[in-house]
Amino acid sequence: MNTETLRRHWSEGKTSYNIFLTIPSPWTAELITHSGWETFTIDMQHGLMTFDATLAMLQAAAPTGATPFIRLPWNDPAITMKVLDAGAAGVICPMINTAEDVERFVAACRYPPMGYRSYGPIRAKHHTEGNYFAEANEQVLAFAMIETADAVANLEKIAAVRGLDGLFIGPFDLSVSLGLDRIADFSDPGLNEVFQRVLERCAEHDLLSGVFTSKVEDAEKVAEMGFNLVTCGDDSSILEQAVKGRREELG
Ligand code: 3PY
Ligand code: MG
Repeated sequence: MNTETLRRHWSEGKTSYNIFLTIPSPWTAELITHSGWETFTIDMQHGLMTFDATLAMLQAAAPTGATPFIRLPWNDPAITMKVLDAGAAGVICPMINTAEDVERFVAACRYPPMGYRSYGPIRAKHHTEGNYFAEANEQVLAFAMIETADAVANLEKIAAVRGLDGLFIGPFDLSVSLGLDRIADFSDPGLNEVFQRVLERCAEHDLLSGVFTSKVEDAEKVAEMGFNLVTCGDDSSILEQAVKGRREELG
């Protein structure tokens, strides 16, 4: 669960690439984390995960040392605490709209007095070098997703909540919510304005910055802009493209 290496990497101004896992399979988790991805995110929101699949995937990926993030299905303290107990090093919470949403999310990630996380790190304590309880409040990475017009309007207050580690942009929902002509078009000025505003708030409040992308060129663009955690696609889409391409090659 140790996120120190990752934090050191980011403090040196480097980007960490990430991939979303949507297929509920320990084998794909094992295969992907053996393929050089230093961080991965099990997607419990749009991915096809049950909690059982999530646990098995964390177990399958553990020997590689890749840092496990989980995208929560919703801002629900029960599942937030459960995935942290299961060994998630970081959690990404979708559809954060207000500072109150962030407070609810962050407090579920932190033990008292910082928050109200319940004690019981059943698996997590076996996956940390030191004392899990003593280190968890510092180590667990809590990212709030910025993916609605409301979140953009409330960005200042959202970024100012104590205990939050980072902001993570969801360009698909954001494009829908802002009513942009094209979805997740990284050349859209409206989207780029949000990217800049998020980077500015992150610099101001000492927060980490992240973005979901689905294309290599978009991932490279946001890495160049200075985002810390850059997701580049998910296993289902990559598999789909590869198998379609292979079939087409055969004519
Ligand atoms: C979005 O872009 O809306 C996302 O949630 C990425 O997974
Ligand atoms: Mg989204």
